[in-house]
Amino acid sequence: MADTLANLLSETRQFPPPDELAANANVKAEAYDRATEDRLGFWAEQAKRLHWNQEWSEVLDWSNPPFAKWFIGGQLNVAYNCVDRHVEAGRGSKVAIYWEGEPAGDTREITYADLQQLVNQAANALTDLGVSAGDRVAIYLPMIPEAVVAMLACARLGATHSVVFGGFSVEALSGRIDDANAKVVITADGGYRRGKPSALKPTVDEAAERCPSVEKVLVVRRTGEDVAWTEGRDVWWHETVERADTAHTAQPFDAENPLFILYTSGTTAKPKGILHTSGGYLTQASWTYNAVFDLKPDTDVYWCTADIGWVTGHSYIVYGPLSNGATQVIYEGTPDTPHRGRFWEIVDKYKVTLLYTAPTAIRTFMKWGDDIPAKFDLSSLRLIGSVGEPINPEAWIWYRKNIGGDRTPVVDTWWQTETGAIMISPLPGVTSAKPGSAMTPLPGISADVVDDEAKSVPAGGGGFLVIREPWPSMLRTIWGDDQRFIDTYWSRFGAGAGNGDEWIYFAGDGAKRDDDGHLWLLGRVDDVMLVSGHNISTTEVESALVSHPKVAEAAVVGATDPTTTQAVVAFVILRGGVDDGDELAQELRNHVAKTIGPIAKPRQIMVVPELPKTRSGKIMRRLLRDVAENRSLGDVTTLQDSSVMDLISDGMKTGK
Ligand code: 6R9
Repeated sequence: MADTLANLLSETRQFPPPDELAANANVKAEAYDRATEDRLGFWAEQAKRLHWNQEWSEVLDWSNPPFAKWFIGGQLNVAYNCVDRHVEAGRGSKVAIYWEGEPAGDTREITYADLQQLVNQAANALTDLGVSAGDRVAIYLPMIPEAVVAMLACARLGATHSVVFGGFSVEALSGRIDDANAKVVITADGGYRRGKPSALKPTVDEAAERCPSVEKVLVVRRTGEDVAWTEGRDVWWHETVERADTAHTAQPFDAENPLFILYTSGTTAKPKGILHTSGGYLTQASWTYNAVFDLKPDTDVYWCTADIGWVTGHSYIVYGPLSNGATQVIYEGTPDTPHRGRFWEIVDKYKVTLLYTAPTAIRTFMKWGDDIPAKFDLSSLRLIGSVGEPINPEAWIWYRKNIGGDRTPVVDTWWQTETGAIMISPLPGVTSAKPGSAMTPLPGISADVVDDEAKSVPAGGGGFLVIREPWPSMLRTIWGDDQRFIDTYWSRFGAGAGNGDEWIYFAGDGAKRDDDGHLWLLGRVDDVMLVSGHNISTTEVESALVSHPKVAEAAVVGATDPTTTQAVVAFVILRGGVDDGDELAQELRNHVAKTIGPIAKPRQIMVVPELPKTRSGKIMRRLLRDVAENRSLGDVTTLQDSSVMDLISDGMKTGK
């Protein structure tokens, strides 16, 4: 990584904040200085945004690195902070959730007072089912309000939730239930996917058979389809939660009480149960939400399109927005049901002001064509965000122009399940953003780009993204496996690698620092290509391809090559309406050579209808490498749609 190409993509466009937003921004430039002067003091100030039953005596205990403790001795109730606090402050009638079901017309409006009742009832019902502080509860639900209620009810009781994405298989679900020894599973008969009911309960039934820890299964009736029933184990939500007492007194818990476990899908190995705790996590989720989305609780309507099964759903649907008293939209379905304008129809209907989505979605919208969002009134939007993958500069520009009306700031937010909350991002009222760059670490975050020896690379250099100081919402460990926690994140650099006494967190991503000191994320270091002695980032070649007007999306891999070690092989999806002519491949190869340099020119370009993606929308380059090297495919269980690989492999065989 250290010798990343010198003539990398150069992006010079820059977009300053709109004047009015800058003048009224929640967080101003001084925050950076304040945090640099006194990082722990800065975080203590942010923690005071929450309600604590007992104040902490020490901000950070880092005496046993890499195991951090934040806000030692502090006590709080996370659910109280997300719900009751707002009701007690007289904001009970404010809408917390505008829920939009997948079937058109299926909607619910839930105020903070409603949410308080629902969470209290669920907490009472869970108590009756035997759940108490310290227990683990698995949640396997579609995107319905009960998912939020279930998470908050666990938090209220000091129990630890483990949300498993509703699209996961029996294997994935049972592995996660088993690893956490979950006592109760909360699920539904099913959910809706692309207009049809899709069952969930059979998967839970099979998983529960394999998991002796499961005592009770709490089932929400969503689709009304028939379900198998295990007497004594299964209980209906509407017969328990909805009949439970609406009063419940929240107990305070220790700042380090485990709040949730969320599994990251390792590519081959056993998934890692990332553990987050209460006080530090909520502090950073809450503050970053206020800072990066510049929430004005009285006027904003926020919408994050992620699923609650991913960390983005945890931090920026549940804990960040609700702890700030936001009003938000939650949508159950997919962007193309019943038509490709559904997202824009929702923005228009609820007059959404703040939108948070992923590059994979943005590139899909580019592929579908500009005319679709153009049919809707998107003028309510005042800020739009991106998360999940590097956003290619052209996708950023497309997003700002076609969705943000060429007015709104775009916040490209870098973070991970492990970091718990946003780490690198523009501040919308301060930063002049560059398309494709996540810009700078947020105040209080010491992200750096380093070489093999953990030395900061100078402006213009590339290397590994690391974090040098602990942060409040950092993962505390991998559930049940402290050694793996150390090995995975702390043994590449610094003290954990036997060098010096500084503990350095290795994020696994490559990054570069441009001449102005701004950060560009280059994807996972495992994906970096080595071509004729040069490290080339897949992200940069992909961005070069996407900057061609005919390309909507691209995935690039390094395939073994006898002369150059690896050769660049590109898979591209064309924009709506573009004909795939024979000259196109040559045109694109030349375009990459011109934009980056001849060394990055793809050996081969394949036009494909789709790309293999994980269920959270990240491109799985590993599988494309298998195709490019004519190998049989590795593990495809985390693929969103496994038929995609047949389409791609067939295209490859015919040499298209
Ligand atoms: C929040 C989330 C984490 C990985 C991370 C990186 C990639 C996320 C990004 C980004 C470039 C961004 N990533 N946001 N890369 N720019 N703005 O996605 O968590 O699912 O754990 O994935 O996603 O590679 O390391 P998670």
